[in-house]
Amino acid sequence: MASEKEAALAATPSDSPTIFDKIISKEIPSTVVFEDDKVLAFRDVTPQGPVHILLIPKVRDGLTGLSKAEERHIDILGRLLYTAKLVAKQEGLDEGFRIVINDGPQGCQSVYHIHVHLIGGRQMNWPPG
Ligand code: DGP
Repeated sequence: MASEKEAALAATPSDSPTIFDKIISKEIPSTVVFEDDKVLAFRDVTPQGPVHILLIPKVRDGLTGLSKAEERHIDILGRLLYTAKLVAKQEGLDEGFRIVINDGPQGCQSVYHIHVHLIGGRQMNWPPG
């Protein structure tokens, strides 16, 4: 399996449907940990810690990545972060956690449907790689 970096460099930034559409429609199974009308949160298939969850908007609305954000996205961006906090609590991450949004090839983004990584359950390092 390609590394996350290789996957990111091979990915083409675009508006095309992504694998996350199939996860939203449940065509591809995932382990969902939270769902409401706007946000889906599910476990990452290549976890970088004991807890690694992706939070995505159910409707992408042009938000392929954070660099494409416009004013109309402010509500969903806030909701993604607030939901990450709720899910962190639900997962018992009382000692802390990390939130990551990769953007573009250099940011190591491989799926062009904005997503928030919630990673926890181990001591993090800084700076990130
Ligand atoms: P990023 O590199 O920031 O674009 O992160 C994309 C993440 O998506 C990466 O950590 C692996 C995860 N991922 C890719 N395909 C699938 C999948 O089919 N199921 C799940 N659960 N996660 C996936």
